[in-house]
Amino acid sequence: MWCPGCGHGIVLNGLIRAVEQLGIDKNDIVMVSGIGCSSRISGYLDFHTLHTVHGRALAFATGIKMSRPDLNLLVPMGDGDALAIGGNHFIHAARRNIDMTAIIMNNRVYGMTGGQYSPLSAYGTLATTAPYTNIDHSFDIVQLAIAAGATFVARTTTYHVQQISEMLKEAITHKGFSVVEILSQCPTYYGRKNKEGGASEMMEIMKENTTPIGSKAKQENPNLIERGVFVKKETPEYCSQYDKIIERAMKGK
Ligand SMILES: Cc1ncc(C[n+]2csc(CCOP(=O)(O)OP(=O)(O)O)c2C)c(N)n1
Ligand code: SF4
Repeated sequence: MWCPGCGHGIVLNGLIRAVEQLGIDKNDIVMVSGIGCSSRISGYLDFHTLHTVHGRALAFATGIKMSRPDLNLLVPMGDGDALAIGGNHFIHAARRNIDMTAIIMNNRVYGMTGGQYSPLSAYGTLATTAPYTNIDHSFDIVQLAIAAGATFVARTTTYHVQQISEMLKEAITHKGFSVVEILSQCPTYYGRKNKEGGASEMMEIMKENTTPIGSKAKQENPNLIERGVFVKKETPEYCSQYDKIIERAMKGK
């Protein structure tokens, strides 16, 4: 389903490795996705999968988790799916700290629909809907997730393949709302429009423009994008709190 060189395939690979290494039974995993090239990841996997509507994957996933808190919820999204149409669901899922893993494949564009700019397209970039440059400023997914209350927040790129699996393992086992942003390449639209070259050149750019959190390189060049785990904290998880409310209601006090 994906174009040759699309970064989303690398994310799929990293996710499969993470699940295998954790030894989770595929029947204990529910993957809920919306619409977008990234969201098609569910079509490649033999978990319980729901391919829902654009921007609403977290809302569907919330319903499933509330009724079956024993299952592992994975919610893969594109930057458009998660933060344009789905932005409202994203901040509220983070605020509630519901136990699920949001995997955001950030290619800074709407790939599926032909390369329109997204809320993650940086100021000054080109898109089919911004032929004279984009004048919108982009979100920082990590900062937004932290501010909204996510209790596990991490970022990596498709260049850093092993880090994808390691981060996803940590995110999946974390009890609470986990966000893993993975910078991914769309050579077909973003790469071509912004003259970044093919997939390998785009991955080289991700390598050059990112650095581990708090590195010396970051101090010398503040424009570098940090990779790593930004937040990992224990806060009461939504479903377990909800169970307590049910218990109180049953007792009538
Ligand atoms: C309600 C609704 N609005 C708009 C669309 C059209 N649409 C489909 S996918 C998409 C954006 C895809 O971009 P992103 O989520 O970043 O994923 P990518 O394809 O880049 O992986 C849009 C606008 C739709 N399917 N449904
Ligand atoms: S259009 Fe872009 S995001 Fe979609 S499959 Fe092709 S390379 Fe991937």
